[in-house]
Amino acid sequence: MRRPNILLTGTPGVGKSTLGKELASRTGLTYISVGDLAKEEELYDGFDEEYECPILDEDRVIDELEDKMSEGGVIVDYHGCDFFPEHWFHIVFVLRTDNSFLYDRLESRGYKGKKLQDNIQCEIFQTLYEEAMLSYSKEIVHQLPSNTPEDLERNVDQIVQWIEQWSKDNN
Ligand code: DAT
Repeated sequence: MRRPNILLTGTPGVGKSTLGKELASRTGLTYISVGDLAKEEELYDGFDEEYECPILDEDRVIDELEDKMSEGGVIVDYHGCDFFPEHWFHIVFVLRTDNSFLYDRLESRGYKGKKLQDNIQCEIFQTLYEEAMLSYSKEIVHQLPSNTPEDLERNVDQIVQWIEQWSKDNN
């Protein structure tokens, strides 16, 4: 049976992993956090002194995921989207969170100073939405509000329905 690949992207803290894990448990699709994968497999290429974080080795991430992606049925979560092969994804969701909610979420994650401000700006400037619109066919890119538990529930329900319809249409 063919199953779709889904990309969940957006600024850190918008709720990608929460949504991705819930979708995986509802549908049986495989959830992959690129950040966690990189940590486990040490897929890094240097260290960014300004942001005090390791630099992702994008080529190795792609090599690592290629086989799974070609099988289908994968939900990928990452706060970047311009380096994945475009053909991997059947649909792209950009989660969006209002600043006041995002600020609290990032602060309680321990972000402060420049890192906190930069991430808030990233959301204000809709950086990930623009990156997604430039990297994928516009028709497959959708924004999803991700402020409240009700938003989460609605997003899960809508995506589960979309997966069911896609599976009917493609099998
Ligand atoms: P991300 O994976 O995008 O970094 P996350 O899934 O870890 O984000 O979520 C960050 C925090 O926000 C976490 O404490 C769960 C909470 N959260 C996620 N989605 C939410 C929603 N729709 N409403 C309220 N809180 C949410």
